[in-house]
Amino acid sequence: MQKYFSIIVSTFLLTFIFSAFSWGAVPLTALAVKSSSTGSHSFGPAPQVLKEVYSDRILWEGEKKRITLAGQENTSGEGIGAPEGMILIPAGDYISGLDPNVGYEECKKYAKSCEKEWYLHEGPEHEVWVDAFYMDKYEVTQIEFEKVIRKNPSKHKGDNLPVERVLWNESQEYCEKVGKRLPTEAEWEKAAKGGRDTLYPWGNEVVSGMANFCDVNCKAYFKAEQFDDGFKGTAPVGSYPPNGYGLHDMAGNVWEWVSDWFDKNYYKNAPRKNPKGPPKGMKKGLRGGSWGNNASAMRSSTRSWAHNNRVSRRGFRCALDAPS
Ligand SMILES: [Ca+2]
Ligand SMILES: [Ca+2]
Repeated sequence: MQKYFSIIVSTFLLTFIFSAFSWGAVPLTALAVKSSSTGSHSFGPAPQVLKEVYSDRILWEGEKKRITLAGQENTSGEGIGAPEGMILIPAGDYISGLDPNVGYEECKKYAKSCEKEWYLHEGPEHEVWVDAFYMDKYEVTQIEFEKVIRKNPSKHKGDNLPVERVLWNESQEYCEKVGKRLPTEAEWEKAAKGGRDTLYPWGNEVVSGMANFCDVNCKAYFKAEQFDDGFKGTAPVGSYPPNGYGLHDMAGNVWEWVSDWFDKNYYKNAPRKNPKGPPKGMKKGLRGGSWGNNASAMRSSTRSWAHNNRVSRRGFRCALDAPS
């Protein structure tokens, strides 16, 4: 009797062990299939494998975010050796500038009074080569600026709002102190275009929710009432979708100082390779438009300039040479 009892117990134990092993093996196989097809991760067992698959999926989703709105693949190298908070802008040609007639017509779409003269310095369109460089993903914020320069000149206060009312030389000082530099005007424009050749970083028409400009919330007489971007003044950096390179707020929020002196005729004779602006001048370049500008100023080719003084529409971001 005892013998029969031992056989029954042993058989039961063997069946149990075999069943447990099989049950454990199935989800591992299923995980492999699932992770390569749908990315589903609704499995109970094998927590270590599940964690790896899950984190791979998160990374993959992060990569997908750097696909442009038009479905073009972003070729920038965020996370591939780029310093934290910066994105690698690949070397290559782009079309700089814009036919002034196009800028003038765009202005008339969104504002009541426009003059063609305002756009003459954007022409002619010309091909420019820019070596690879890194660009800050966001405009420099007030908390970042204050930590380095020990003051906050901004009118609209908030840690994650872009620093504004910042002087050109303060911008340069900040970038140097964090081991970077201001971008050239050509680097800035290439970065703003995000690998595309559209009027605005996201396409050829202004739409709500892509940039912070003088919309229905704005006080100015030239506000574009048909759009609502959610902000009267500045917006926290990164409030809008990134462009094709993964950069935020290249259009709008605050104008961004560039390293070049401004020359309205510069594009007529600019060097084709890595232009750095004229050797001297009276005013520095500003790019991208701001919360206080008309919708058509969000175009990537929009140029502006100013003396070294404080205005609440002006901020900046930094760039950095990439290893050649
Ligand atoms: Ca706005
Ligand atoms: Ca900006």
